[in-house]
Amino acid sequence: MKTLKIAIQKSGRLNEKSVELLKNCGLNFENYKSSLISPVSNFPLEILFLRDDDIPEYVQDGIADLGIVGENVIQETEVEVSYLQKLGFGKCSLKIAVPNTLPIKNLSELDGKSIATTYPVILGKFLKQKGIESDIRTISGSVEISPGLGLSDAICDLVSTGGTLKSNGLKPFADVMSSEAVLIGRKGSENEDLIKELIQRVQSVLRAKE
Ligand code: PRT
Ligand code: ZN
Repeated sequence: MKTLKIAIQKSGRLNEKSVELLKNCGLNFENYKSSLISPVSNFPLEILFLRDDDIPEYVQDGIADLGIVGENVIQETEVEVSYLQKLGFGKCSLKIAVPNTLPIKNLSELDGKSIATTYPVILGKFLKQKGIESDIRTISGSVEISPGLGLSDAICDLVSTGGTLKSNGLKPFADVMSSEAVLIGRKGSENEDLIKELIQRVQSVLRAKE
């Protein structure tokens, strides 16, 4: 029989909840230690432990049949995958934030300003849709310190509690997108029996939590 593969985050904010969800689905497997692949003993499934950024492409390309990843990562990588189920964890918003001291009120005032982000694709589409021309500065991390260092006027980053913005003297200015962890599959794959079975198990775990 065919063995399915599901890609989940190896370590980070989504790892624990992803593992918990799969265990609650009745799947027996060893959590990630050093092996990137963990076989499930009671279902024809293997768990692949990956960087979250790689998950959408692995699923699009069919290396994994399913994946659990934040919607923000899917949108940023612009892959073609099916959203099979929202999972209710990893909730956050991608926001534009500005220094507390910057006196701007309207979105249009971002015109001509620089915005540092690790999400240039999503931000670029958002600004284009609003007809705003800002200078998007793509950086790979620690976005929040960028205005303080004089590297940008504003930032665009994920926010959950808002604590990081606050401690860096920034305030939320505009919502770009909201995100949560989702179960994704290759386009059309939801019709396969084993995948259907897994989706049903995930849905009944989520229902039991309501
Ligand atoms: O190593 P790998 O590449 O797999 O992980 P990663 O470091 O890229 O991602 P990780 O583990 O930080 O986040 C994984 C996913 O969790 C993200 O893609 C989001 O979908 C989701 N998520 C939910 C968040 C947050 N909440 C979040 N708060 N991801 C990041 N943050 C960061 C944010 O970037 C900022 O630095 O937390 C800080 C803000 O948090 P607050 O609570 O101070 O507002
Ligand atoms: Zn990542």
